[in-house]
Amino acid sequence: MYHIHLFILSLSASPFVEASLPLVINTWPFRDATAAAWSALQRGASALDAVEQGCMTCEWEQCDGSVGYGGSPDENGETTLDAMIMNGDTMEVGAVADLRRIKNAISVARAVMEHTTHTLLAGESAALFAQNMGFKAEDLTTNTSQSIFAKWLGQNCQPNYRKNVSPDSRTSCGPYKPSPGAQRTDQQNHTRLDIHSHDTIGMIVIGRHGNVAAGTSTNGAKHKVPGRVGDSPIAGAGSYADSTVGGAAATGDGDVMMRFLPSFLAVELMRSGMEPSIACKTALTRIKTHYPWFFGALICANIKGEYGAACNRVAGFSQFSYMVSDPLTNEPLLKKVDCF
Ligand code: SD4
Repeated sequence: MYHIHLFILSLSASPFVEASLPLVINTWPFRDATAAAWSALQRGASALDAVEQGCMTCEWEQCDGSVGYGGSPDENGETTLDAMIMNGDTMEVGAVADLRRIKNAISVARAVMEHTTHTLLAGESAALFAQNMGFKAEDLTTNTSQSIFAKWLGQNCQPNYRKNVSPDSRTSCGPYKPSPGAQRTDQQNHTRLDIHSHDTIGMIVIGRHGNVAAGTSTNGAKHKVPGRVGDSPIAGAGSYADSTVGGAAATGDGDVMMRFLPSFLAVELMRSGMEPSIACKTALTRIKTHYPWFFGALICANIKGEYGAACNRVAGFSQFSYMVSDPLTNEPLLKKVDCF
């Protein structure tokens, strides 16, 4: 009895997760995305294909309104997309940023990887590239994005990402000019942000033989300044994959998080032997030191199939949900981690 008790205790106290491959792990409770990636693996698809299938599912379903078309209108009311995909076998990356008029951003990112020797294409030219590659150009605006935009205009363009401008962005819409007098910091700017204005699918897939792929797809931040690109399409920020170690993917306030390359850092920490959930936490701690109030979470997985997640505790965000599928769960399983 005594021994059984000890065993249960040590299981629940251990940060280690029983490992098994293949593995699909993704940010937020985006179950259909996990299921799509998992069933792709079951059909014999590569880790890279599974990431693309998973992220694409969220793009079509407009997961949480923050992935794909019809979400997060910018200051002009337009939806633009950021996405990346990384092959941890070859260290190739394809990414698109500020992509306009094309719904399937993750597949355009894959086309950048497979049909160019570049890593990242942006803006109008990325849309043109996509069209040339056979993707359909269509309006990404929907009734929902229009009404989010109209509501924002109706509340004097609040919340607002501008600072030190005239007229004062805290009370007025633009157009804005620089205002040398007013000194407002990031901190003041971001504490007013709605944490629900962010959500990205970030996915890591570890194939049966330990091949790692990772990807992200998002429509970024609601009411962003046109041209704004977040962390999601930046290798090492939005996600990272290295088949000798594992992968990581981030979600949250990309403007802050991309300054620290948390996905790269987490993979490097795992390379040095750190367990995934501790690597996630340590990478976020680096950001927290400088921006204690930042909103963000990280998922991490290694090539043994161990995984974990971490999130920074801020008002309204004390627990982070993510999805996992592996031979032990055999179906997408919702996991939660308490923020630190
Ligand atoms: C961004 N990181 O564009 C993305 C948004 C996000 O959870 O992840 N939301 O900043």
